[in-house]
Amino acid sequence: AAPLPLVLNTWAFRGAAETAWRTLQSGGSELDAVETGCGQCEIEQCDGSVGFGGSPDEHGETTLDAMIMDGNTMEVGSVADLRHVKNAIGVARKVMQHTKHTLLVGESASLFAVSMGFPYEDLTTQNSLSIYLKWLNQSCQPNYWKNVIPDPSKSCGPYKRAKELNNRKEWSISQRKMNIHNHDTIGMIVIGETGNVAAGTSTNGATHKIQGRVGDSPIAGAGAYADSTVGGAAATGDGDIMMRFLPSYQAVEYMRMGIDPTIACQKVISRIQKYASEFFGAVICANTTGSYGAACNKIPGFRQFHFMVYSPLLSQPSEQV
Ligand code: SD4
Repeated sequence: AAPLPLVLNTWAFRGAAETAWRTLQSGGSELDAVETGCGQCEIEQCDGSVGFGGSPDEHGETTLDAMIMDGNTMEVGSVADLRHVKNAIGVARKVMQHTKHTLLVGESASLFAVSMGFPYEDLTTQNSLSIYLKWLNQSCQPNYWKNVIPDPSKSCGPYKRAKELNNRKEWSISQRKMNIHNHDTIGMIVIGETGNVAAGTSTNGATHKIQGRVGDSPIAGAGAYADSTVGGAAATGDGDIMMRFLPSYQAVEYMRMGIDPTIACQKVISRIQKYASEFFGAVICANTTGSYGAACNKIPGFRQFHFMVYSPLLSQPSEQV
């Protein structure tokens, strides 16, 4: 257990933890801390998988998913498939504050963002362009299709690859390639001194995803969850699988039953394992007494999961495995 306040976030995203902590220290709310903390990762383009310029989809475009949740009111704001706007968690916060909706998507979410004063800009960078061109020119490996009837008139993308695989009579297994290298999300839980809980996420999703794909991160209970009567949780990993299990909601519900945070995370992971033994993913959670924990699915190539903790006992964010 750690004395409050507590900042917990996925991966070794130090700048995010520091920013959230500074926000609390300067009198900001738990929601402010989540917004600025995750927002810092959007600015730093943490690991290329948060913010602009990363994870281009099959058409080369970077799109963003983010959410924020207030554990006092159980209000949520989120955006999915957000285009041309960099500060996804900022827009999510505006959805929560200025609308009666929970989730806005796609170009319509971008128009909402513009109406709230966010700049409309290109999210493509030299980096995302080169990831996209390399994929287009060299492999066109369809990461996220399965059982597709190949269309010979299409010369690239899933169709070309499906045709090749069909010729080899191997085309029934989805060619998923989600792994630790192309796939990190910031998920953050902030518990204030008086036990107010806020949580949020921000990501650019899965690389070479099919256009329109939305992952777990902007879905309440999947990407993150907060309830000030219990605690908060956040998830990272293969959102296509994880969102089917509402892992963050489940972790909070386990904690509500009095289960220790580490065990709560382990139970969440093992439930998913029963159906998808090879899935890539991790969950963090914390309760309002300041106890926290994490668990990941130990698959080859991904045995350690790093997360950041910042609490009054620490002079700087501490990276834990
Ligand atoms: C997604 N869950 O879009 C996100 C990505 C992620 O570690 O968390 N990667 O599926």
